Amino acid sequence: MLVAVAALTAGYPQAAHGQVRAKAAVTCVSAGQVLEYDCTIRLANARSGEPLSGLTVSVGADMPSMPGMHNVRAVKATEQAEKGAYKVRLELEMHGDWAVQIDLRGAVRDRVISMLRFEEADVTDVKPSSGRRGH
Ligand SMILES: [Cu+2]
Repeated sequence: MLVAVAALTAGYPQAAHGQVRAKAAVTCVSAGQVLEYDCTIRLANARSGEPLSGLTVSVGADMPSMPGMHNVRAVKATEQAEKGAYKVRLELEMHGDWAVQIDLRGAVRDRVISMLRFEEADVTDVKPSSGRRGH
């Protein structure tokens, strides 16, 4: 997972020296409606592991296998009582592999992308070696 995140964020401008980079652990469950998922995002300082709280977090999603075909609007995540945890409901347009884009603003500015496979019953991490069978 860490390898995938590093590869996917490589295209973004490098942070200035000393700037905090974020890492995200994303877990999603079906929200009970087809293609709706409740996701919890745990944000931490990539170096120290310290939870990142007090940030403005917005979450969007796109399908790397279908460039330009989807337009899931970014939604603001709600900070939870647990430090560094944010919750968001995603409404997707189809099942398959999505790149979940997490934008952080505030004391830390960063973008973290998490590759997840959304299926009807569950959501799993997309391993770099598993290929693209989202469609
Ligand atoms: Cu698609």
